[in-house]
Amino acid sequence: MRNHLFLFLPFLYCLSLGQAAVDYQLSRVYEKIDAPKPISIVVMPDGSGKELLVLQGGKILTLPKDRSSSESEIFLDLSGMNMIEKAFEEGLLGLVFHPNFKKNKKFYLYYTLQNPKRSRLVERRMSKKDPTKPDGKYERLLLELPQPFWNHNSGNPVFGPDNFLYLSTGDGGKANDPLDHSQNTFALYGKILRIDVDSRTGDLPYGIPKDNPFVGEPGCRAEIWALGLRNPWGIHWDHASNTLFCADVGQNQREEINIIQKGGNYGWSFREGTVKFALKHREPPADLIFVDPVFEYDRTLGLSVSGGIVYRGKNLPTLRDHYLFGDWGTGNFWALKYSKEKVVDVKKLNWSHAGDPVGETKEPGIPAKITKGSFKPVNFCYEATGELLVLDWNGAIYEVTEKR
Ligand SMILES: [Ca+2]
Ligand SMILES: [Ca+2]
Repeated sequence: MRNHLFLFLPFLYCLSLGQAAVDYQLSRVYEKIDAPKPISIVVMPDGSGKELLVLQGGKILTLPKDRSSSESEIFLDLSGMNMIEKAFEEGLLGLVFHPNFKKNKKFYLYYTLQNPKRSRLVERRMSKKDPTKPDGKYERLLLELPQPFWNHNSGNPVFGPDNFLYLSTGDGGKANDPLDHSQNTFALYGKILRIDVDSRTGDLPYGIPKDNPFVGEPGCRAEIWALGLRNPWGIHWDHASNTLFCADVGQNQREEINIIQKGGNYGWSFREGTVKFALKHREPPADLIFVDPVFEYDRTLGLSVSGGIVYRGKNLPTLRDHYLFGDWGTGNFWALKYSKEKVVDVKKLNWSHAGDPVGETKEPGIPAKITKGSFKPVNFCYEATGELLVLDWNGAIYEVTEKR
């Protein structure tokens, strides 16, 4: 596996110093919609332009066309399903529509359940009687992972240009990867999995694509596409550039942006980013090759990376074709342009809201305190027109304008 050019240069931001400073202003939208712990906004791929707001508590709302309205319809309410013991990382974690949704009316959810703790990838579908509404009863279980600990459940399923479903799983939780899951090729934890929801292999409720890297390898689960991840809850398939982005949350040293390659080993828990993870007191086998992140940052800039999307809209020309991501802990934001297998631009962005800067780290070396009202960027999403919406875990949705 070829290593990526290592690009951890905090001052790589100077790449953009030649340009005039741009201020990205956040403005609240859907202010009258109650949106506790938003996870994502997903546009229904049926031509309706409907935008669904996924809430970690288990509800999915249809956002109103009028952004000043207080009326939101409930698309699906799973909040009675006993998903959550600790609200921080449990709950409804992902929604994705089948690439052929217009015809087959299927969509997929990933969520946690309690007693015992487990996470599930399920198939759902729209009602046969009223195809504008989900069938409240139908649910086909694709994958269930027992969860040894409450955290690191990872998250959003996505479809690749190959029409296979990719799911990121965390290492199971706690700290230090205590069960050594991420490097274990017989465990589905700490991985990117790739499955075919439209076929079946043996007794499995899904198919294993024949070109998955570990098919036929003894001691390996054939679902695995990539390994060595810790808590990669933000993944994004950019179909236009055929690139799978993965933000992996670090433990106490580095936050990572990775480009996922077939069979790639991303290092955890031998390493965090490009540095050794010393708490395990062990060395990796000499023949193990790790894929470096294409970008990483340390604790002076943040403590938990939130992966986003590649922006392809019109309103923010300076961010076009850039992958946008932020830090949940400090509110810092970045835009990274990845082209022809390398990072060609990285910029740390100046965001402001109501005239105040967002994501300012006060003291070098110490992450900004998470204070009441501070931003917790949890996702970057497309609205129906392809423009950008930023979700704040505090329960707010923002649109963005740029000012030069
Ligand atoms: Ca867990
Ligand atoms: Ca890594």
